[in-house]
Amino acid sequence: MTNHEISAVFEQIADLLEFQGANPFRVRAYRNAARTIHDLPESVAEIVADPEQSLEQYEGIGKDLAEKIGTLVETGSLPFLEELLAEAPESVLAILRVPGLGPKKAAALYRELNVATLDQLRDACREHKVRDLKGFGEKTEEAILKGIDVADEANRRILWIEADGFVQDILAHMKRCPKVEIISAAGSYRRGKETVGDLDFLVVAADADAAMDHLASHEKVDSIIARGKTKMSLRLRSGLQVDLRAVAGESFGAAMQYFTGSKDHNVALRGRAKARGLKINEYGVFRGEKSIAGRTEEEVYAALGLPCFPPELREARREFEWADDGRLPELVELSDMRGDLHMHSVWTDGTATIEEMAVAAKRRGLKYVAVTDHSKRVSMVGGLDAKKLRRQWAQIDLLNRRLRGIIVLKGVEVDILERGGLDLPDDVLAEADWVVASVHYGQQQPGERITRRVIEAMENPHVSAIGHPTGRMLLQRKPYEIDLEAVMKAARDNGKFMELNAHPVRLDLDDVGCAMAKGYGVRVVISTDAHSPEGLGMMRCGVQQARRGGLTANDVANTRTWAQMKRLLGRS
Ligand code: DGT
Ligand code: CA
Ligand code: CA
Ligand code: ZN
Repeated sequence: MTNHEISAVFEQIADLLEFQGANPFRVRAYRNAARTIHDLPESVAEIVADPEQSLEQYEGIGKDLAEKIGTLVETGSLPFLEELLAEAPESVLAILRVPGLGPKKAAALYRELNVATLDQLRDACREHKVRDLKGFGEKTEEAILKGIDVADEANRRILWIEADGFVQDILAHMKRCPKVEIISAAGSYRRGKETVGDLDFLVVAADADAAMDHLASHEKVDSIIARGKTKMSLRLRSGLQVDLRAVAGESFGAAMQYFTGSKDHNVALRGRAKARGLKINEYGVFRGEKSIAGRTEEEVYAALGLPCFPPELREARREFEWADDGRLPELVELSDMRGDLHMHSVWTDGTATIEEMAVAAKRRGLKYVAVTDHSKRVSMVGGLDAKKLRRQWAQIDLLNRRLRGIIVLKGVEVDILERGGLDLPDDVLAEADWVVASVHYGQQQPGERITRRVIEAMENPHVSAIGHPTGRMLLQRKPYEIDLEAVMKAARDNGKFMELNAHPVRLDLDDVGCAMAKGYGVRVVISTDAHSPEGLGMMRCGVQQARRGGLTANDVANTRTWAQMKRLLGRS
């Protein structure tokens, strides 16, 4: 069990207790524990397993909580949570996930209006019953209505990175079955889509039944939804659905092609086959009754005169047009990345020192990193003022004299203020190597205003890039109402970079935004926004999103050396 999973359990307990109207101190104790665990660099599971160590050494974790964590880690479940869940109406959990609602308000809705499902909540908002409740009002009602869409999706889909955890786990499990010859993940997961609805696996096995039995025996399985001779669907305890199909080796490529999708890509492909007098399905490509391809994806596509599209491009956008013109882009790869230009350290809300971050980045093969701690407006995390920032930069100068094989750049993530303008004066920004300007406050402003703020930031000569340009948080928060085209034009005209924030919750720019940037000739930087050394590992999520946007290594700025980057910045 990962720290993240354990932390989520304690958050859920806190939510449920709060929903029940429990003692606020008790609620806070669980929330604090959740946060402590979430931010812990060491693995809680390992601490539990180690008789020499105790969880009670950590802030906010007493005897009772330490015991609960132990139970959770050792058995994979927690009776206390099960009890709470049994007491709460199941659909209320969905309501708890509506952004801007929270357990207290959810409890009031349940008590006063008998609202226990998302549909009932939507109706109550539309009938304007919610605004009259004490502590709600018209604005809240509108916000809830918007939040329901987000929650709806959050109940149906999970983040790609979370899916990746399950996929790796299931692949490893299936490889332990001696009857399994090939096991592979397909579907939206393989296409690298930012959120995933369910998991699709294909298996080639000497004995399909044995393979299905083996999957059913996985410890995370809750129940079998359906099972036939060659296919099975089951539900994991997390609620995630898993589809497994057994196919013959000679059809494996055709099945991979078919079940990787997307549906629209497949529809287009069928059209192509027809035009050539061929038929394509999950078993192969056929001329009349005769199969002419099927064992590998390459030969399936080749039989239709097409290149084997990288899965990330299979969305029926422009991939067929590119293939026809012979200009299918050679997509950027993780190994192309040379630098990371957005990260935080202990100077603000990061968990590691600058040196630790730099050393970890070097280990990942990077040549340069920019430390971009928050500016003072982000007071919650102790954002830096001019004085502290200059002190940090002086330390970076010293550090660079000692470090070998990696350059640490003096950066900052400067806030774009609510009223417009930047959170630090120009003379300070002028001393930085790299300046990311981001919106964190005033996200609810009308589109015109936010767009103006961002464009003005790009007109500042010291700003290098715009951080997480749309502010969306997957399954949590919609983007600000920003006019991205206007922003792209300004980026082009002012020679600024646009960030693709690689954090798996953000992935902002998204794939379409990346393609838009490329269309405008705007360079994209893929940055992790890491708050810990592990966070640097999210670069792969950013690269995957860039690939979905059709970007090549050349389209991504930080595939270059820092010397080349400086020239792009007009600073050499
Ligand atoms: P998801 O699960 O919502 O994130 O998205 P997918 O793309 O994984 O969709 P899923 O799991 O329903 O189906 C997996 C793939 O199987 C899909 O990408 C394409 C293929 N497929 C499924 N149903 C159909 C269909 O009715 N027609 C075609 N052409 N392909 C289909
Ligand atoms: Ca799927
Ligand atoms: Ca599926
Ligand atoms: Zn930020």
